[in-house]
Amino acid sequence: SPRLAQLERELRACFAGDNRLELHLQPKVRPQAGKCDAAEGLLRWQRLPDDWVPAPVIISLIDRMGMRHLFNRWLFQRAAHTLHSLREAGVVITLSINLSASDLYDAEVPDLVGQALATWGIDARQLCLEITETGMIEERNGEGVTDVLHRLRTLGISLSIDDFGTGFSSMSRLQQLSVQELKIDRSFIQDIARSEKDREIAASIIELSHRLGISVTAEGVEDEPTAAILTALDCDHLQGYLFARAMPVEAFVTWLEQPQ
Ligand code: G
Ligand code: G
Ligand code: NA
Ligand code: MN
Repeated sequence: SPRLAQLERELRACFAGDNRLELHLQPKVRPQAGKCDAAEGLLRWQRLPDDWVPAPVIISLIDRMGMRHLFNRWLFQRAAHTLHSLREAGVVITLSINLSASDLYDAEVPDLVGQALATWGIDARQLCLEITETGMIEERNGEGVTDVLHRLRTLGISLSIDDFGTGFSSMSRLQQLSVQELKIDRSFIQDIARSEKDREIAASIIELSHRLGISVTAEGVEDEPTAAILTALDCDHLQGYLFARAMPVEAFVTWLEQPQ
């Protein structure tokens, strides 16, 4: 259709350097230290002054148009460039970006990531890849997944399981895949101040993860009581609207300078 063809032209222009496609940053705060030392990069496309295209729509367009490779090249370059810009501003953090499940079957992904890090002189330990729990475990019996993950791990990149608790992964499988982080799904966090059951779930995930040397982030933290409970449970990172929404890199640097 003409509309799709137009969107495809626009996305191609974005991958070629049109700066309307951006990676915004949402802070991840370490409650014990009371500081932010990490962020998640989230895709934002302002097509027109009042037309922001939601990330899932962008991703499905990219897949319909067969542009995944172009997109991934853009995403990894943009992530590494962001870390470079932050370093220039005196900020060194860990940046997480989201991968789609099928990227775990793409043998070129580790090369693209390695190239992006080399281009901008970024230490691989500063980059973390988030993969949804269902994506990691489900598709094609996980065949081929371990090879790509192994090559990413060899580069020194860390791996995180997004939306943890919504799938059926075993802890032993996660350890086998040498995952460094779990992100407890928002649905278990949102009612934690009211639901004893949700508190028990979060407490168990955190305790077991720590025994296995896995770090834990709670996503969707929206109020102080929730943050206080998760801090008492020794959750490593908190992320959510209580702290900030995803914002452009310059705004993130300014946000960091404010007392937290
Ligand atoms: O912040 P937001 O409402 O836009 O995120 C919506 C969804 O889009 C989330 O599930 C998020 O993980 C996903 N998302 C955001 N950025 C990216 C990206 O760069 N790649 C992929 N695969 N998903 C993304
Ligand atoms: O699937 P993933 O976990 O990557 O999705 C991140 C999504 O969650 C993004 O859409 C992001 O904007 C959104 N998000 C981040 N913090 C909060 C929060 O505190 N509450 C809610 N409802 N959504 C959040
Ligand atoms: Na995510
Ligand atoms: Mn998530």
